[in-house]
Amino acid sequence: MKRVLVIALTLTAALSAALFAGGGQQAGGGNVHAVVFKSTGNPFGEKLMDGFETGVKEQGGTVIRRAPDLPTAEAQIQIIDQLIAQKVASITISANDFDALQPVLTKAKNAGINIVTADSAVNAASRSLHINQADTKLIGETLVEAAFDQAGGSGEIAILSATSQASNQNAWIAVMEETLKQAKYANLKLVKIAYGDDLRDKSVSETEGLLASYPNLKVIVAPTTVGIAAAAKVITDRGLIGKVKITGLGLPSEMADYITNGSCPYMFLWNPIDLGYLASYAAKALADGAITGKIGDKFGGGKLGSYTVVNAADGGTEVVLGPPFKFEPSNINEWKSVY
Ligand code: RAM
Repeated sequence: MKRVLVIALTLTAALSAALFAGGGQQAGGGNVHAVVFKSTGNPFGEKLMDGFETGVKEQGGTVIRRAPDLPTAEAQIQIIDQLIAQKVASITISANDFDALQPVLTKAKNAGINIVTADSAVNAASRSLHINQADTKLIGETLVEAAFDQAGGSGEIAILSATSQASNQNAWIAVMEETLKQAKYANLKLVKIAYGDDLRDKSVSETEGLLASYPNLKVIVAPTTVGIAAAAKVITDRGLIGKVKITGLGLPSEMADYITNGSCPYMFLWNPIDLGYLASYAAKALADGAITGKIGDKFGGGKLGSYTVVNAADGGTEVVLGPPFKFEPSNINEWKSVY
């Protein structure tokens, strides 16, 4: 019975995703393309939107950049409603919730607006295509291996994430929890997942809370650029370099000092400018009706070359920018002025 239900749900999701992908045909508002990030004040989001803007301008279009003050679904719903009224051709969004945007995105689709997600996805039924920064499984596994290495193979580790609803962080954390079940990691203990909401002050206080509650903590893994910078600052300010190590996903420009001082021995990321740039080419191809976002669709990603749409782990479709890149003392200075 349960199996029948799962199959039925999967078919429903596939069908609605297929119907959704069809939205590309009716392209709405000329050549105006919107990009919506999770919240303001996040340098990663600014870089992503910079890349999107460059790509849209290269293709002769106009850009609307939006982000709410706080990283909530409600605030993004308001913004999307405004963009529907503005009759944009496409909306590219880094979503604050996997499911909650579905009604407003369906409304946008029915108005002929093409929906792309980049960085943080919505469910398959609510988008035509996701632009994934790197393979989800690879990111989660890479972070567990980094924690294992930096903890010396055993001991307590914690995760400092963004919001509890963030679909990208939640997907990576799900892989991390699964990976931690492997025999190799049996002596690593994940004691807590804390949420700094991609707000600097909250990420600082959550880090302080972890240190107070878990005096034997060896590693904090922060799969968010805001969280990792806040955590490394706390470790540095409190003179805990070497006792508690910080790793995760960080922007080189924000983390160079902490990689150099050893509070973060190494970390990973991808190029957020390229991520936004690639999304702009996907958005335009959808709006032009050149692709619909189905598996096997191919489109030119400008200076990044050509991309093919593949199956995403969440049942929808995606294109993957590339593998995560490791930043460490030997290369951080080359990258800190780039992004
Ligand atoms: C933060 C945001 C973003 C994420 C990066 C790694 O800037 O949460 O969505 O991809 O970290």
